[in-house]
Amino acid sequence: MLSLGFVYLSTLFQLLIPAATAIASRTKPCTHNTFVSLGLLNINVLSLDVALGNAAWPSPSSLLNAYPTTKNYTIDVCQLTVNYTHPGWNDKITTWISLPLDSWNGRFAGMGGGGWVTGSLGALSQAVFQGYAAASTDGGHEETASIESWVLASKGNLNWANIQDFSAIALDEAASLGKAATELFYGRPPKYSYWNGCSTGGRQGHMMAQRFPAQYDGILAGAPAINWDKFIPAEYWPQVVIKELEYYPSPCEIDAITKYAIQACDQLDGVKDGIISMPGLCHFEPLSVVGKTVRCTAPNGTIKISKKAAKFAASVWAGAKSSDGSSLWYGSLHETPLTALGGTKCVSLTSCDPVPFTISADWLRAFISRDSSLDLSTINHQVFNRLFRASVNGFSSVMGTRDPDLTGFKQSGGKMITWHGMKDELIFYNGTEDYYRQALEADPELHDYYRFFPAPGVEHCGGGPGWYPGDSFQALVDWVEKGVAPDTLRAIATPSATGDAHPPLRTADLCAYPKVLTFVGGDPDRASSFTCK
Ligand SMILES: *[C@@H]1O[C@H](CO)[C@@H](O)[C@H](O)[C@H]1NC(C)=O
Ligand SMILES: *[C@@H]1O[C@H](CO)[C@@H](O)[C@H](O)[C@H]1NC(C)=O
Ligand SMILES: *[C@@H]1O[C@H](CO)[C@@H](O)[C@H](O)[C@H]1NC(C)=O
Ligand SMILES: *[C@@H]1O[C@H](CO)[C@@H](O)[C@H](O)[C@H]1NC(C)=O
Ligand SMILES: [Ca+2]
Repeated sequence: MLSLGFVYLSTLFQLLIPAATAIASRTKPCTHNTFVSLGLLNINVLSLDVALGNAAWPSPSSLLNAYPTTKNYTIDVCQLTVNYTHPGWNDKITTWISLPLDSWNGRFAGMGGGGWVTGSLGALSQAVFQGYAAASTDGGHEETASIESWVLASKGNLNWANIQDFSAIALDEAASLGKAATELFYGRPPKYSYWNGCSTGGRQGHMMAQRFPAQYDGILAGAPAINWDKFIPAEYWPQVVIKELEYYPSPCEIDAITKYAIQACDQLDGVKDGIISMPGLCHFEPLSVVGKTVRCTAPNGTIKISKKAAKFAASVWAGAKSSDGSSLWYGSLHETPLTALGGTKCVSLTSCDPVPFTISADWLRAFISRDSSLDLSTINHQVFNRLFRASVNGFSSVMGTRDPDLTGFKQSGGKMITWHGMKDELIFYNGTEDYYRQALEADPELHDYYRFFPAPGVEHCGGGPGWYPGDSFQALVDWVEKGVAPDTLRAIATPSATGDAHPPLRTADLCAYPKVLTFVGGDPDRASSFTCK
């Protein structure tokens, strides 16, 4: 199953950077007694577990298994598990706090989640390995909980407490509890606090900047799931298109169209590398490849690209439309794989069934229709139009996370970095650009404390042939602590079309929006061959 992001990958390369100098600190004992005063005015602590533990890296649950390390590490921590409720809300939140025993770097980190996962204990490992005291919260529902078990209070009724906990409330409290526990253990508060997340974690970072602006000095918010009330229903748009066309194209047929689009537009940025770095120049017409023969595997066979498949691609690139044809949300850029949202499962190349993306299906069923057994096959264009409006009307203030007014964050001296892959197959890249432009309109000085870095060729939170900005967390720390504002973000990519098992990596310095990464000549694998224009 595709999940909306994974926080681990976003800071993989942090591990290559030496941890900040450990601060000698005499800690209090790792016992319940040390933390007995831990709490907040609006919560009831149900249980407080304090135990010596060790964090493991790589975390067994982490997707970093795709990046084998030569060594497994563990580090001793004081591990807190706080279970609490908001009196009268009948909710139950679990928040984890990990405090490194001997190498605290004087800082605190809040760690984000992905998809429906608010956060996890496993997410703390990478932070404590850097010497951070760290916290993450389950936001009132367990990682494995079924969607209806936490979203619906009873048949047809939303559980607003759980929804608000997930959206915002528990994130603020995790920061407060985490920082308070840090102070109780080390005898002084953290000198700096940071947020780190991608996807849902990126939305959470923006929620902190918008609504709880004093909690974090620095926020790294990758591929943010902001505009949630709009882009999540828009993720269902490709399924509406295939229903209306009454044609369920195989993944092979769809991918072939994407391949032709990349072929047509790749060179427009000056480098033939399988990446469309300047998507604004790409005006590929999918009808031009109708009739081309495509060889497929799983299921095996050959097909010709159909007119309906071409129309499908055109509609998905154009983005969700209302019944009267006006635009509801952005579409995917041409280099983006369309099968993540326009998925089908085929027994033969001409016999496929729709496979909607689970998170948007969950959203339309549980949140919007308040009926987790809703038959999605009833969603035609007209129904979609209604569900989209209901999503915006009912949830923009709860989950939208697109308040462009960052005055509070600016005044408290915060710094924020967002990057977003232009090949992102789950969260439409243009939604983030749209938010940044609005924030820029609200404050022409935005650049002084919030910078946005488009990442050509990068998929959702990582992957793809493009340049991945693995040093962005360190860039944030340098901005906050040394005042070094990042004009560019160093990023690396795998060279395409090489037979070498360990090829030298490509490097590029991603540009701060609105500047665009521009090839100026020379070796396209070297950062010095590009400039920001
Ligand atoms: C690290 O731990 C994982 C999970 O326990 C294990 O699968 C892997 O083989 C270990 N790697 C090394 C190099 O010890
Ligand atoms: C805290 O909540 C978690 C998650 O529901 C549960 O597994 C754990 O047993 C609880 N801890 C205590 C001490 O009640
Ligand atoms: C999406 O972003 C790209 C890159 O900046 C831009 O060229 C394109 O015009 C945007 N699309 C829309 C519909 O705004
Ligand atoms: C598909 O074709 C390939 C190559 O001809 C063959 O190796 C494979 O077994 C076939 N798979 C199926 C499911 O027929
Ligand atoms: Ca290119």
